[in-house]
Amino acid sequence: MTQETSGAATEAEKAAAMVVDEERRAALLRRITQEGGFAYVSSAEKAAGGDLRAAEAAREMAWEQLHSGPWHEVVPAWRDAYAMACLHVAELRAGAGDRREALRALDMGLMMGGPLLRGELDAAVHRIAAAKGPDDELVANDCAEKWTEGIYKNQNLAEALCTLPNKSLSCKEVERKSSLSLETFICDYFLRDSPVVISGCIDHWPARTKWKDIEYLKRVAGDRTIPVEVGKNYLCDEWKQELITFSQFLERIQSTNYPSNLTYLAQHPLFDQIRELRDDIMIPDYCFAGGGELRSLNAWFGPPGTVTPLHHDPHHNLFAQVVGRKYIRLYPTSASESLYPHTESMLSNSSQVDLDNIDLKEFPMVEDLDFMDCILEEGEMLYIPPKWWHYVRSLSTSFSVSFWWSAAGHS
Ligand SMILES: O=C(O)CCC(=O)C(=O)O
Repeated sequence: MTQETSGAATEAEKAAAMVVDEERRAALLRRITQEGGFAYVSSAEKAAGGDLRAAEAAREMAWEQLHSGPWHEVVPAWRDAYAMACLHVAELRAGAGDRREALRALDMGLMMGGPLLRGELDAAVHRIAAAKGPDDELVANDCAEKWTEGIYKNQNLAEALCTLPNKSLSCKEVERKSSLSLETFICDYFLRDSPVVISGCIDHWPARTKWKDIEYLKRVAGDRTIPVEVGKNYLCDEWKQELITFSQFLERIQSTNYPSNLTYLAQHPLFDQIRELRDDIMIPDYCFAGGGELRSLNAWFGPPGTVTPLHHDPHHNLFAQVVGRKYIRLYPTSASESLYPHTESMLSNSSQVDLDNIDLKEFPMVEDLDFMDCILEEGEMLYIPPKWWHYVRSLSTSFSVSFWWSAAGHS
C-alpha cells in the first residue's frame, strides 16, 4: 500500500474517504480545530485521501489526548476523533489485505472511541470480518474435547469446597427457586433486598449450547481484540491488563494456568462489541423490576480458579451462569463496616479481607459475620441486590453474563 498518494485513488482509498459522511466529518474536524488539534485535522484530511501513515499519525495523536489525564476529563470530541482515525486505519489496512490489523483498529475504536461513529465502526466490522481470505480459515482444533472437559471436570462439591474460603456456622445457602414469576421476584426478593438463585429461565438462550463450542467462538470472535486481566486478582500487585485476540484468549485458558498468570475476560461489555454474541442472549424480564434502566451487560469468561475479591456494586445485578459453575459468597450491606473496605476512593467498594486467607488478627470482626453462599450451576441466575458484598470463584471454565440495572429514580 502506498503511503502518499498522488495518482488515481484505489478502491481502498475511496472507501477510506467515504467511511464518515462529509457533514459529520467536517463538524468533528471543526470541533477538534477549536480544541487546538491542528495537526490531527491535517492528518485526518490526508487519511481521508488514502494516506495510511497519516491515518496512523492521527490515531496516535487522538490516543495521546485520551491518555492526557483522568478519563472523565477527556474532551468527548477527542474520543470521536480517535474513532474516526481508527476507521481510516481500518479501511486502509483492509484495502491492503491486512484484515486482522483492520479488525484490531476497529475494536480499539469501539472500546475507546466516542459514540458518534459507532454505527460506522459496527458496519465496518461486519463487512471486514465477513471478508475472510484463504489464510483466515480456521485451523482444525484438536483441543475441542479438552475444552468441554474443562467445563465439566467432575469437581464434586467436597473437592470444590476445599479450595474455597472457610465456611462457618453463620453461613446459610442462598434460596433457590425454579422459574420464578416476575411478581414473586419483585415482592419476595427485589423489594426485600434479598438474593435468590433462579433456575429454568435461560435454557432457551442460544448461548447455552453455542458458547460450549470453541469452533463457534473462534468463528464469530476469534480475530477480535479484547481486554483481559492477568494475575491472581485485581487487588494483587502483579495484576495487569492486556489486549489480545479472542483466539489467543481461548488458547490461554485451555493451557495450564497458575494463579499468577490466570487470564480473565472480566467485566467487559463484550456484547456491545461483538453482535453475534449479543444475539445469543436475552435480557431477562426480571431486569425491568423497579421500572428503571438497564445499565450494563458484562461478560465474565475465564478458566477454573478465577477470583473476584469481595466487593459491592451500586446496581441490581442478575448474574447468569451460561457455561460452567461458580462459587459465590454474599454478605449483606449491613456488614460493610466489619468487612474493612479499602480507604482509597478507587477501591472503596472492595474489602481488605482476603477470603481465601483471612487474617483474623488484622480483621477480627469478619469471623462472626453472617453470610450466604451458593454454587451457581450452569443455567442458573443469581440476583445480587445493590451494595451486597460478593466474592466469586470459578470452579470450571466459566462464561457468565451480568445484567446491571437501576430502579426508577436511582442513578
Ligand atoms: O464473576 C465474577 O468473577 C464476578 C462477577 C461480579 O462481581 C459482578 O457481576 O458484579
